[in-house]
Amino acid sequence: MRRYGKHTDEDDIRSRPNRKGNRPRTHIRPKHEDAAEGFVLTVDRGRLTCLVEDTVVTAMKARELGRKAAVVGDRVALVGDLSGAKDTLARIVRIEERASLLRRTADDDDPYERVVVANADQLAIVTALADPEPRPRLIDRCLVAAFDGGLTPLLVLTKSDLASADEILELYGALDIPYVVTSREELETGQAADRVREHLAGKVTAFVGHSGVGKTTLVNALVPKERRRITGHVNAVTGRGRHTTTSALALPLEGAEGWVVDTPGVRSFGLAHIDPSRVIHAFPDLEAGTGDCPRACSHDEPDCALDQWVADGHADPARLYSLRRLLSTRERHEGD
Ligand SMILES: Nc1nc2c(ncn2[C@@H]2O[C@H](COP(=O)(O)OP(=O)(O)OP(=O)(O)O)[C@@H](O)[C@H]2O)c(=O)[nH]1
Ligand SMILES: [Mg+2]
Ligand SMILES: [Zn+2]
Repeated sequence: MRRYGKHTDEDDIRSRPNRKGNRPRTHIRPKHEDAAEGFVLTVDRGRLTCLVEDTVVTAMKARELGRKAAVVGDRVALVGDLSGAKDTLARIVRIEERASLLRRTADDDDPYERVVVANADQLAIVTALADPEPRPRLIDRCLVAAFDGGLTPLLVLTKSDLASADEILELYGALDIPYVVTSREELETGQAADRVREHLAGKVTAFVGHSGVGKTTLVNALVPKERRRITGHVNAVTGRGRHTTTSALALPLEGAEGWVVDTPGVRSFGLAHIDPSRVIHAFPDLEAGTGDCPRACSHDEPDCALDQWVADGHADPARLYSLRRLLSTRERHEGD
């Protein structure tokens, strides 16, 4: 039912580095010509749960993939037992070329990149208005990651029953980023899911944010049937006391093309892998004011035109403060 575009031989050659001479290693191809296409729903210690047509299949990576790892959101080719029956195991023989790869580091000085999800085209940045308190720094960092990774951001502000959205909307309302505000009551009436769903059709949306902001609650409200069907096959989706999510889980939208990906809560969203000169793109309200900046302005120096831009009322001073704080934490780690 769900098809992900045919792979081509060209893709295959490009994605497989060829170390042993000049001949592309296409000899593997004919063996797997009849491989089925699947979508990686979740990964748990080497076991990958994939959706193949409409069947939930457990798979392992085939030896020939070497060190290449499939991640949630990957489109893969599978062979072997695709029945989805208990205790069967299929093999993933190919990972299709990725349209995007959302990554983060634990901290800005952490060289180790964690992949959040492959092929996402939208980043839903989920922030609770209270419990836990909203953290604009984390929002800004997620925005930088989204812009840098070519994902469209969507701001989801939850728990408006506990606190007002006014302050956050004042900061981010001018950004032209689509946003949705939800409350406990709207979750119960289904309005919350409806409002978020308007932004999801045809897209792969990754939900990210601090632990406890309500990502899983929302994803479950969005795709209740698929959630039950698929997690019936997946052990250990949640665990560790509270219902905190421990691994990413992709679920197909019901009644529309598209996927939602629930991810574990993050404490920080490290940007060590992102060039500081690209950070400004995540601040379009400020980027518009950089025309008079000196060449190669760091935007954190005395001649930067942004002070005047803010003084003239074109952007909120809190946003400039936020940009500079982000740039300076990035810088501090550069020499490390
Ligand atoms: N008052 C209120 N509580 C909410 C709302 N949305 C979610 N919650 C509660 O917030 C708590 C945390 O929700 P989760 O959905 O588990 O949060 P999460 O973002 O998935 O957390 P992690 O998996 O740890 O990252 C739960 O007790 C929810 O019932 C809301 O709109 N209002
Ligand atoms: Mg969760
Ligand atoms: Zn500047």
